[in-house]
Amino acid sequence: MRSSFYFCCVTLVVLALIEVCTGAGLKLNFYCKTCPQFEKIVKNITWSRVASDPRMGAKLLRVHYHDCFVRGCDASLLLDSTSTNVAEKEARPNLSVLGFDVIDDIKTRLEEECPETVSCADIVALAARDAVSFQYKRPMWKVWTGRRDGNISLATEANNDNLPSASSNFTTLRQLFARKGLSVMDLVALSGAHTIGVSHCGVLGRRLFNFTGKGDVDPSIEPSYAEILRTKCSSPTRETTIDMDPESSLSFDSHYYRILNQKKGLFQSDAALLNNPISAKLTKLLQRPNVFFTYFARSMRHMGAIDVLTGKDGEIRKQCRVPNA
Ligand code: HEM
Ligand SMILES: *[C@@H]1O[C@H](CO)[C@@H](O)[C@H](O)[C@H]1NC(C)=O
Ligand SMILES: *[C@@H]1O[C@H](CO)[C@@H](O)[C@H](O)[C@H]1NC(C)=O
Ligand SMILES: *[C@@H]1O[C@H](CO)[C@@H](O)[C@H](O)[C@H]1NC(C)=O
Ligand SMILES: *[C@@H]1O[C@H](CO)[C@@H](O)[C@H](O)[C@H]1NC(C)=O
Ligand SMILES: CC(=O)N[C@H]1CO[C@H](CO)[C@@H](O)[C@@H]1O
Repeated sequence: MRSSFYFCCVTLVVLALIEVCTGAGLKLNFYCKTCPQFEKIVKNITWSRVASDPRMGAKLLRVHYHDCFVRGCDASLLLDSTSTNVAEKEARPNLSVLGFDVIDDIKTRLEEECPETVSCADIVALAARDAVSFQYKRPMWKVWTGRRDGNISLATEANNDNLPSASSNFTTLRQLFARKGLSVMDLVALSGAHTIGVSHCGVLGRRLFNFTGKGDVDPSIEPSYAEILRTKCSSPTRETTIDMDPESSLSFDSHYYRILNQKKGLFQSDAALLNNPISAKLTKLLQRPNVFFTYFARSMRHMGAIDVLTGKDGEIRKQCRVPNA
């Protein structure tokens, strides 16, 4: 126990020396002294929830993305609306961002273990990693921690100035990512998150049925795949879902880039990655699993550092859904 404590802290120092230019004030093993069980607890709960619901992995990954792109990774997405404020999670792009109850479970357990120590923003970042890692039974990337929680959450900010829409073109995607300090490489690598998870017919409506307002299909979709999607979405119910990576939507792998290059990317924003020579080239490179895993890990670190609150900024929330009084 004692030696593992020293090992943890020695590792921390060595890595701190190596990673001096990570920036944003985040560190590896931030809770090494204050909450040594942090990583174990998050993994434990996340893995058991993903084991009982294989769709949960995608939800938790998406929560981290939506949190980071609106006001930085400060867990603002977790805050509930109040009588005087409509919170981010009510905004339309959030329609299917779920998994908040998993974060609540983790927070409850952590408050027993080390009260008022671990931020909700760090829980979200780590749970996203563990949700994806469950399949591989090993951590797929390292998570830098030390984020603190914000206390402002505004539905009006979860708009298309922050979050690209499924119909964004390449120029818009590049711009919105650049605004968060992310590169085209990050854009292409992070879009690979669509290797897991589902969407809904409502998001695809125009692309499948009325692309230019003449009852037509987006010609950039492979025709036989477009037909399959049109059939699925001809009379959808609220529960109808479309796998984003049709042959392996539960597997976190590089298959997304293969189908993308077969013109089977689900959104215009996916297909748009083929419209720029550099990003198109990257979608080919990332078809190799090890290249994808390496770059995805790197880009998740970049995304996880967007506008973070550290040091004395922000707070450590006691409950993830409400700011401290
Ligand atoms: C590049 C711009 C992006 C756009 C336009 C976009 C858009 C969308 C849309 C429209 C959905 C489906 C929502 C629904 O129908 O319920 C979705 C799902 C998803 N997105 Fe993205 N996304 C983008 C980037 C990302 C990034 C960077 C990540 C994570 C790193 C991510 C992770 C996910 C996941 C995992 C799902 C599936 C959620 C589930 O199955 O519940 N997306 N995205
Ligand atoms: C992990 O979860 C199991 C049951 O869900 C529990 O018995 C065990 O103590 C947990 N371990 C940690 C480190 O929280
Ligand atoms: C991309 O979309 C934006 C916003 O809808 C639009 O103003 C712009 O003209 C589009 N760019 C291209 C190259 O189509
Ligand atoms: C298709 O789009 C056009 C132009 O936006 C609109 O006038 C028309 O009502 C749409 N058709 C359907 C079936 O939604
Ligand atoms: C939000 O948190 C800051 C500290 O980060 C604090 O100064 C401010 O009073 C808080 N605002 C509200 C509305 O709680
Ligand atoms: C998960 C979640 O909070 N979803 C909300 C997204 O926004 C709609 C309103 O457009 C709410 O009804 C959902 O509850």
